[in-house]
Amino acid sequence: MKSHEILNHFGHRKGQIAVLIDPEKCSDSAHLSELIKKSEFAGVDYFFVGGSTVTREEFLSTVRFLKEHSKIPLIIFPGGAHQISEEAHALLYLSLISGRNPDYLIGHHVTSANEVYDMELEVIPTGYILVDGGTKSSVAYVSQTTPIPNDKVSIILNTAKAGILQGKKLIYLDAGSGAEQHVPAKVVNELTNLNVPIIVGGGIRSYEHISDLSEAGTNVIVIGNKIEEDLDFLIDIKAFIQRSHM
Ligand code: 1GP
Repeated sequence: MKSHEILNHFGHRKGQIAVLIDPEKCSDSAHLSELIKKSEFAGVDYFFVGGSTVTREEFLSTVRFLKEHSKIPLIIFPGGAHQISEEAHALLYLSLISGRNPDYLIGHHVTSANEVYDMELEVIPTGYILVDGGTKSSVAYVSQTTPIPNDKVSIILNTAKAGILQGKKLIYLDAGSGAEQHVPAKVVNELTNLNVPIIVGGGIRSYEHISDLSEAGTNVIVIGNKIEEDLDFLIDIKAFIQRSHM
């Protein structure tokens, strides 16, 4: 749990890219190998791994495969207490602060605390905020919580502030996997002076989406579905990364 290396890295620059791998959907090793190759070629900053309905076996075998075959830092984005592994570089220690379900505020944490506490793994206290993306997301369904409407900027801002006051080091805004609408850039913009890194995910499907969110001040942009559907989207990502490093 020890260093703050990944947290510092999240904060050091805007417009970093994370590819989200849901082990339930990505169990085929040929596909994973191709994904790794193209992600490395594109210059992707992180792999996030996790999912709302993943089993422990699926999770562990995907983590192991990624660790063995790639140098890209591996961050756990857990859907539940069973999705933990010391083989990853960091764990987003999520509290679903947009919701009022105690299981996702403290319950899963207590279940896994004994194991996580002694792990040689960077644990990053994360305020996880679901923002309405126009579709009922798996995470909203599984957590039985209601996302915050995306035009209620002051509620989102106050939720983030409350999280930071409680000690969260990172804010993750998620419109949910497969969202019709990603988190609006103006919402991100309102949160940038809170001085913690901001991660945004859900429904990000184009170069323009990435570029808008980056300009608004997002530190890490998470892309799942679009890459699952079309690995060649990593070519657009490479173009974005090259431009943003100029
Ligand atoms: C990660 O839920 C997102 O925060 C992933 O969303 O699958 O729509 O990219 P997509």
